[in-house]
Amino acid sequence: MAAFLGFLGDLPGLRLAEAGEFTRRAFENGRIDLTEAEGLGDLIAAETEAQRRQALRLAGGAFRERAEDWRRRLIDLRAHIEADLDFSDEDDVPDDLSHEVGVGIANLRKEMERELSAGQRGERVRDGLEVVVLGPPNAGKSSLVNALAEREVAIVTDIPGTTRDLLEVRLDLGGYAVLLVDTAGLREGGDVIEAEGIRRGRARATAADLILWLDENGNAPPQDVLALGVPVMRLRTKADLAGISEGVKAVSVRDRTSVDRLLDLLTREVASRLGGESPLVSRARQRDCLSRAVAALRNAEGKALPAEVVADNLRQAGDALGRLTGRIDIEEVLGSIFSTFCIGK
Ligand SMILES: Nc1nc2c(ncn2[C@@H]2O[C@H](COP(=O)(O)OP(=O)(O)O)[C@@H](O)[C@H]2O)c(=O)[nH]1
Ligand SMILES: [Mg+2]
Repeated sequence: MAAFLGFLGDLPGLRLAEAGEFTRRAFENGRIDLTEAEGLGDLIAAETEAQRRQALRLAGGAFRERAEDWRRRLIDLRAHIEADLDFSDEDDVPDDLSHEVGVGIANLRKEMERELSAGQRGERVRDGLEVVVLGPPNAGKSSLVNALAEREVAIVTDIPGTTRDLLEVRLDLGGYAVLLVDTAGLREGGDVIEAEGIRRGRARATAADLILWLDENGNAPPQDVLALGVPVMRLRTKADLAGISEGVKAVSVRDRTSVDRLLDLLTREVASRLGGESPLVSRARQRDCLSRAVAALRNAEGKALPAEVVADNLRQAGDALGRLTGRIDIEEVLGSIFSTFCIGK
Protein backbone atom coordinates (compact mmCIF):
# COMPACT_ATOMS: atom_id res chain seq x y z
CA MET A 1 0.00 0.00 0.00
CA ALA A 2 2.76 2.43 0.99
CA ALA A 3 4.72 1.62 -2.18
CA PHE A 4 1.61 2.08 -4.30
CA LEU A 5 0.79 5.45 -2.72
CA GLY A 6 4.43 6.44 -3.12
CA PHE A 7 4.26 5.57 -6.81
CA LEU A 8 1.06 7.58 -7.29
CA GLY A 9 2.57 10.50 -5.39
CA ASP A 10 5.48 10.63 -7.86
CA LEU A 11 3.17 11.11 -10.83
CA PRO A 12 2.91 14.75 -11.90
CA GLY A 13 -0.26 16.43 -10.69
CA LEU A 14 -1.02 13.82 -8.04
CA ARG A 15 -0.57 14.10 -4.32
CA LEU A 16 -2.03 12.59 -1.17
CA ALA A 17 -5.09 14.44 0.11
CA GLU A 18 -4.67 16.14 3.47
CA ALA A 19 -6.76 15.09 6.46
CA GLY A 20 -10.33 16.30 5.95
CA GLU A 21 -9.39 18.09 2.73
CA PHE A 22 -12.56 17.17 0.84
CA THR A 23 -14.82 18.29 3.65
CA ARG A 24 -12.80 21.46 3.97
CA ARG A 25 -13.34 22.21 0.29
CA ALA A 26 -17.06 21.64 0.66
CA PHE A 27 -16.99 24.10 3.54
CA GLU A 28 -14.88 26.67 1.71
CA ASN A 29 -17.21 26.50 -1.27
CA GLY A 30 -20.18 27.15 0.99
CA ARG A 31 -21.82 23.77 0.48
CA ILE A 32 -21.75 23.01 4.18
CA ASP A 33 -21.23 25.21 7.23
CA LEU A 34 -18.88 24.66 10.12
CA THR A 35 -21.41 22.90 12.35
CA GLU A 36 -22.13 20.42 9.53
CA ALA A 37 -18.40 19.82 9.10
CA GLU A 38 -18.13 19.22 12.83
CA GLY A 39 -21.09 16.84 12.64
CA LEU A 40 -19.35 14.90 9.88
CA GLY A 41 -16.18 14.71 11.98
CA ASP A 42 -18.23 13.48 14.94
CA LEU A 43 -19.93 10.92 12.73
CA ILE A 44 -16.58 9.49 11.66
CA ALA A 45 -15.48 9.33 15.28
CA ALA A 46 -18.81 8.07 16.66
CA GLU A 47 -18.50 4.90 18.71
CA THR A 48 -21.98 4.58 20.12
CA GLU A 49 -25.53 4.83 18.81
CA ALA A 50 -26.32 8.08 20.64
CA GLN A 51 -23.12 9.67 19.30
CA ARG A 52 -24.06 8.55 15.81
CA ARG A 53 -27.59 9.96 16.05
CA GLN A 54 -26.36 13.28 17.43
CA ALA A 55 -23.62 13.59 14.79
CA LEU A 56 -26.06 12.77 12.02
CA ARG A 57 -28.44 15.49 13.16
CA LEU A 58 -25.61 18.04 13.10
CA ALA A 59 -24.20 16.82 9.79
CA GLY A 60 -27.70 17.00 8.35
CA GLY A 61 -27.78 20.73 8.96
CA ALA A 62 -30.08 20.97 12.00
CA PHE A 63 -27.82 23.45 13.77
CA ARG A 64 -27.10 25.37 10.59
CA GLU A 65 -30.82 25.87 9.93
CA ARG A 66 -31.41 26.97 13.49
CA ALA A 67 -28.51 29.42 13.45
CA GLU A 68 -29.58 30.83 10.10
CA ASP A 69 -33.10 31.40 11.42
CA TRP A 70 -31.64 33.23 14.44
CA ARG A 71 -29.44 35.33 12.19
CA ARG A 72 -32.34 36.32 9.93
CA ARG A 73 -34.37 37.39 12.93
CA LEU A 74 -31.45 39.39 14.30
CA ILE A 75 -31.12 41.19 10.97
CA ASP A 76 -34.86 41.96 10.97
CA LEU A 77 -34.63 43.37 14.46
CA ARG A 78 -31.70 45.55 13.47
CA ALA A 79 -33.60 46.77 10.43
CA HIS A 80 -36.47 47.81 12.71
CA ILE A 81 -34.11 49.68 15.01
CA GLU A 82 -32.34 51.38 12.17
CA ALA A 83 -35.65 52.44 10.68
CA ASP A 84 -36.44 53.86 14.10
CA LEU A 85 -33.15 55.79 14.12
CA ASP A 86 -33.58 57.16 10.62
CA PHE A 87 -37.14 58.29 11.09
CA SER A 88 -37.06 59.18 14.75
CA ASP A 89 -38.24 62.74 14.11
CA GLU A 90 -41.06 61.63 11.87
CA ASP A 91 -44.37 60.06 12.78
CA ASP A 92 -44.57 57.20 10.36
CA VAL A 93 -42.73 54.73 12.61
CA PRO A 94 -45.08 53.49 15.32
CA ASP A 95 -44.14 54.01 18.98
CA ASP A 96 -44.64 50.39 19.98
CA LEU A 97 -41.83 49.31 17.68
CA SER A 98 -39.28 49.38 20.48
CA HIS A 99 -41.56 47.15 22.55
CA GLU A 100 -41.84 44.74 19.65
CA VAL A 101 -38.05 44.73 19.25
CA GLY A 102 -37.61 44.08 22.97
CA VAL A 103 -39.91 41.06 22.83
CA GLY A 104 -38.12 39.78 19.73
CA ILE A 105 -34.72 40.02 21.44
CA ALA A 106 -35.97 38.30 24.59
CA ASN A 107 -37.48 35.43 22.59
CA LEU A 108 -34.26 34.89 20.68
CA ARG A 109 -32.25 34.90 23.87
CA LYS A 110 -34.55 32.36 25.53
CA GLU A 111 -34.35 29.99 22.56
CA MET A 112 -30.57 30.17 22.58
CA GLU A 113 -30.45 29.60 26.33
CA ARG A 114 -32.60 26.50 25.95
CA GLU A 115 -30.16 25.12 23.38
CA LEU A 116 -27.25 25.96 25.66
CA SER A 117 -28.69 24.05 28.59
CA ALA A 118 -29.63 21.08 26.41
CA GLY A 119 -26.06 21.25 25.13
CA GLN A 120 -24.67 20.10 28.48
CA ARG A 121 -26.28 16.79 27.59
CA GLY A 122 -24.96 17.05 24.03
CA GLU A 123 -21.39 17.44 25.21
CA ARG A 124 -21.80 14.44 27.52
CA VAL A 125 -23.15 12.31 24.68
CA ARG A 126 -20.22 13.34 22.49
CA ASP A 127 -17.44 13.07 25.08
CA GLY A 128 -18.93 10.36 27.27
CA LEU A 129 -20.45 10.57 30.74
CA GLU A 130 -17.69 10.42 33.31
CA VAL A 131 -18.04 7.89 36.13
CA VAL A 132 -15.25 7.88 38.71
CA VAL A 133 -14.76 4.89 41.00
CA LEU A 134 -13.67 5.87 44.52
CA GLY A 135 -13.30 3.99 47.78
CA PRO A 136 -10.80 2.80 50.37
CA PRO A 137 -7.81 0.72 49.25
CA ASN A 138 -8.65 -2.94 48.58
CA ALA A 139 -12.37 -2.19 48.34
CA GLY A 140 -12.38 -4.02 45.00
CA LYS A 141 -12.45 -0.96 42.73
CA SER A 142 -10.08 -2.30 40.09
CA SER A 143 -11.75 -5.72 40.16
CA LEU A 144 -15.13 -4.10 39.51
CA VAL A 145 -13.79 -1.86 36.74
CA ASN A 146 -12.37 -4.97 35.05
CA ALA A 147 -15.65 -6.83 35.52
CA LEU A 148 -17.71 -3.95 34.09
CA ALA A 149 -15.34 -3.60 31.14
CA GLU A 150 -15.08 -7.38 30.74
CA ARG A 151 -11.34 -7.15 30.29
CA GLU A 152 -8.25 -6.75 32.43
CA VAL A 153 -7.83 -2.98 32.45
CA ALA A 154 -6.36 -2.64 35.90
CA ILE A 155 -3.97 -4.73 37.94
CA VAL A 156 -5.68 -6.41 40.88
CA THR A 157 -3.78 -7.61 43.95
CA ASP A 158 -4.51 -7.92 47.65
CA ILE A 159 -1.84 -5.31 48.36
CA PRO A 160 -3.42 -1.97 49.34
CA GLY A 161 -2.18 0.83 47.09
CA THR A 162 -1.84 -1.24 43.91
CA THR A 163 -3.56 1.31 41.68
CA ARG A 164 -1.77 4.64 41.43
CA ASP A 165 -2.43 6.10 38.03
CA LEU A 166 -5.92 6.92 36.86
CA LEU A 167 -7.09 4.22 34.48
CA GLU A 168 -9.79 5.00 31.97
CA VAL A 169 -12.00 2.58 30.15
CA ARG A 170 -14.74 3.45 27.66
CA LEU A 171 -18.02 1.60 27.94
CA ASP A 172 -21.05 1.58 25.69
CA LEU A 173 -24.07 1.50 27.98
CA GLY A 174 -27.30 1.23 26.03
CA GLY A 175 -25.83 3.27 23.19
CA TYR A 176 -24.30 5.95 25.41
CA ALA A 177 -20.58 6.45 25.82
CA VAL A 178 -19.35 6.25 29.40
CA LEU A 179 -15.84 6.88 30.58
CA LEU A 180 -15.18 4.76 33.67
CA VAL A 181 -12.19 5.91 35.73
CA ASP A 182 -10.41 3.68 38.24
CA THR A 183 -8.49 5.52 40.96
CA ALA A 184 -6.07 4.94 43.82
CA GLY A 185 -7.86 4.05 47.06
CA LEU A 186 -8.41 7.02 49.36
CA ARG A 187 -6.28 6.74 52.51
CA GLU A 188 -3.70 8.57 54.56
CA GLY A 189 -0.07 7.51 54.43
CA GLY A 190 1.41 5.51 51.57
CA ASP A 191 4.36 6.76 49.54
CA VAL A 192 4.59 9.93 47.45
CA ILE A 193 3.49 8.13 44.30
CA GLU A 194 0.35 6.80 45.92
CA ALA A 195 -0.37 10.20 47.50
CA GLU A 196 -0.17 11.78 44.05
CA GLY A 197 -2.50 9.07 42.72
CA ILE A 198 -5.00 9.87 45.46
CA ARG A 199 -4.75 13.59 44.69
CA ARG A 200 -5.47 12.92 41.01
CA GLY A 201 -8.37 10.64 41.83
CA ARG A 202 -10.00 13.33 43.96
CA ALA A 203 -9.37 16.00 41.33
CA ARG A 204 -10.93 13.82 38.67
CA ALA A 205 -13.95 13.14 40.87
CA THR A 206 -14.57 16.89 41.20
CA ALA A 207 -15.50 17.08 37.53
CA ALA A 208 -17.24 13.68 37.37
CA ASP A 209 -20.88 13.15 36.47
CA LEU A 210 -21.22 10.28 38.89
CA ILE A 211 -19.11 8.79 41.67
CA LEU A 212 -19.31 5.08 42.37
CA TRP A 213 -18.39 4.77 46.04
CA LEU A 214 -17.18 1.27 46.81
CA ASP A 215 -16.72 -0.12 50.28
CA GLU A 216 -16.69 -3.73 51.38
CA ASN A 217 -18.64 -2.89 54.53
CA GLY A 218 -21.12 -0.68 52.73
CA ASN A 219 -19.91 2.41 54.59
CA ALA A 220 -20.82 5.86 53.33
CA PRO A 221 -18.18 8.05 51.71
CA PRO A 222 -16.38 10.60 53.90
CA GLN A 223 -17.63 14.15 54.11
CA ASP A 224 -15.04 15.55 51.71
CA VAL A 225 -16.27 13.23 48.96
CA LEU A 226 -19.91 14.12 49.60
CA ALA A 227 -18.92 17.80 49.62
CA LEU A 228 -17.85 17.57 45.98
CA GLY A 229 -21.52 17.91 45.08
CA VAL A 230 -21.28 15.08 42.54
CA PRO A 231 -24.06 12.44 42.69
CA VAL A 232 -22.81 9.34 44.50
CA MET A 233 -23.92 5.74 43.99
CA ARG A 234 -22.96 3.60 47.00
CA LEU A 235 -22.01 -0.03 46.52
CA ARG A 236 -21.03 -2.72 48.98
CA THR A 237 -18.39 -4.87 47.34
CA LYS A 238 -17.32 -8.51 47.83
CA ALA A 239 -20.94 -9.47 48.51
CA ASP A 240 -19.92 -13.14 48.22
CA LEU A 241 -17.99 -12.83 51.49
CA ALA A 242 -20.69 -11.42 53.78
CA GLY A 243 -24.44 -11.73 54.11
CA ILE A 244 -27.02 -8.96 54.26
CA SER A 245 -26.60 -5.62 52.58
CA GLU A 246 -28.68 -3.22 54.77
CA GLY A 247 -30.20 -1.26 51.94
CA VAL A 248 -26.91 -0.54 50.19
CA LYS A 249 -26.64 -2.17 46.77
CA ALA A 250 -24.25 -5.10 46.84
CA VAL A 251 -22.04 -6.49 44.12
CA SER A 252 -19.47 -9.24 43.82
CA VAL A 253 -17.11 -9.80 40.93
CA ARG A 254 -17.38 -13.51 41.74
CA ASP A 255 -21.09 -13.35 40.87
CA ARG A 256 -21.64 -12.27 37.27
CA THR A 257 -25.38 -11.77 37.83
CA SER A 258 -24.69 -9.04 40.37
CA VAL A 259 -22.30 -7.32 37.94
CA ASP A 260 -24.90 -7.50 35.15
CA ARG A 261 -27.50 -6.07 37.52
CA LEU A 262 -25.16 -3.18 38.24
CA LEU A 263 -24.60 -2.65 34.51
CA ASP A 264 -28.38 -2.47 34.04
CA LEU A 265 -28.68 0.02 36.85
CA LEU A 266 -25.89 2.19 35.40
CA THR A 267 -27.40 1.98 31.93
CA ARG A 268 -30.76 3.22 33.23
CA GLU A 269 -29.03 6.01 35.12
CA VAL A 270 -27.06 7.11 32.04
CA ALA A 271 -30.08 6.85 29.74
CA SER A 272 -32.18 8.97 32.08
CA ARG A 273 -29.52 11.67 32.03
CA LEU A 274 -28.61 11.63 28.35
CA GLY A 275 -31.80 10.37 26.71
CA GLY A 276 -34.22 12.40 24.63
CA GLU A 277 -33.84 14.24 21.36
CA SER A 278 -30.24 14.92 20.34
CA PRO A 279 -29.25 18.45 21.35
CA LEU A 280 -27.62 20.77 18.81
CA VAL A 281 -24.75 21.99 20.97
CA SER A 282 -22.19 19.25 21.51
CA ARG A 283 -18.80 20.97 21.55
CA ALA A 284 -17.16 23.58 23.74
CA ARG A 285 -16.57 25.71 20.62
CA GLN A 286 -20.26 25.78 19.79
CA ARG A 287 -21.18 26.45 23.40
CA ASP A 288 -18.70 29.31 23.50
CA CYS A 289 -20.08 30.98 20.35
CA LEU A 290 -23.66 30.61 21.50
CA SER A 291 -22.86 31.94 24.99
CA ARG A 292 -21.37 35.04 23.41
CA ALA A 293 -24.50 35.57 21.37
CA VAL A 294 -26.62 35.22 24.50
CA ALA A 295 -24.40 37.65 26.41
CA ALA A 296 -24.71 40.22 23.62
CA LEU A 297 -28.51 39.85 23.61
CA ARG A 298 -28.59 40.31 27.36
CA ASN A 299 -26.69 43.55 26.91
CA ALA A 300 -29.24 44.61 24.31
CA GLU A 301 -32.10 43.99 26.71
CA GLY A 302 -31.23 46.70 29.23
CA LYS A 303 -33.90 49.26 29.96
CA ALA A 304 -33.91 52.62 28.15
CA LEU A 305 -30.78 51.93 26.13
CA PRO A 306 -30.02 54.23 23.22
CA ALA A 307 -31.05 52.57 19.97
CA GLU A 308 -27.45 52.67 18.69
CA VAL A 309 -26.29 50.57 21.64
CA VAL A 310 -29.06 48.02 21.11
CA ALA A 311 -28.21 47.80 17.41
CA ASP A 312 -24.53 47.30 18.16
CA ASN A 313 -25.25 44.49 20.62
CA LEU A 314 -27.44 42.80 18.05
CA ARG A 315 -24.57 43.08 15.59
CA GLN A 316 -22.28 41.38 18.11
CA ALA A 317 -24.81 38.59 18.62
CA GLY A 318 -24.94 38.13 14.85
CA ASP A 319 -21.14 37.99 14.69
CA ALA A 320 -21.10 35.28 17.36
CA LEU A 321 -23.53 33.23 15.26
CA GLY A 322 -21.38 33.93 12.22
CA ARG A 323 -18.43 32.43 14.07
CA LEU A 324 -20.58 29.45 15.02
CA THR A 325 -21.45 28.62 11.43
CA GLY A 326 -18.06 29.67 10.12
CA ARG A 327 -19.07 32.76 8.18
CA ILE A 328 -16.51 34.92 9.94
CA ASP A 329 -13.26 34.74 11.87
CA ILE A 330 -12.65 31.11 11.35
CA GLU A 331 -9.05 30.68 10.25
CA GLU A 332 -7.82 29.70 13.69
CA VAL A 333 -10.48 27.05 14.28
CA LEU A 334 -10.39 25.47 10.83
CA GLY A 335 -7.08 23.72 11.33
CA SER A 336 -8.15 22.18 14.59
CA ILE A 337 -11.46 20.93 13.21
CA PHE A 338 -10.25 19.41 9.95
CA SER A 339 -7.07 17.94 11.36
CA THR A 340 -9.16 15.42 13.31
CA PHE A 341 -10.53 13.99 10.04
CA CYS A 342 -8.80 11.12 8.40
CA ILE A 343 -7.35 11.34 4.93
CA GLY A 344 -9.83 10.78 2.16
CA LYS A 345 -12.77 12.44 3.91
N1 LIG B 1 -14.12 -12.44 47.44
C1 LIG B 1 -14.01 -11.37 46.70
N2 LIG B 1 -12.82 -10.73 46.58
C2 LIG B 1 -12.72 -9.62 45.86
C3 LIG B 1 -13.85 -9.08 45.18
N3 LIG B 1 -13.46 -7.96 44.52
C4 LIG B 1 -12.15 -7.80 44.78
N4 LIG B 1 -11.70 -8.81 45.58
C5 LIG B 1 -10.33 -8.97 46.07
O1 LIG B 1 -9.96 -7.85 46.84
C6 LIG B 1 -8.59 -7.51 46.67
C7 LIG B 1 -8.47 -6.06 46.24
O2 LIG B 1 -9.08 -5.88 44.99
P1 LIG B 1 -8.75 -4.66 44.08
O3 LIG B 1 -9.71 -4.73 42.93
O4 LIG B 1 -7.31 -4.59 43.74
O5 LIG B 1 -9.16 -3.46 45.04
P2 LIG B 1 -8.83 -1.89 44.88
O6 LIG B 1 -7.63 -1.62 45.71
O7 LIG B 1 -10.04 -1.21 45.45
O8 LIG B 1 -8.64 -1.60 43.44
C8 LIG B 1 -8.06 -8.49 45.62
O9 LIG B 1 -7.38 -9.53 46.29
C9 LIG B 1 -9.32 -9.02 44.93
O10 LIG B 1 -9.15 -10.30 44.41
C10 LIG B 1 -15.11 -9.78 45.30
O11 LIG B 1 -16.16 -9.39 44.76
N5 LIG B 1 -15.13 -10.89 46.07
MG1 LIG C 1 -7.10 -0.70 42.46
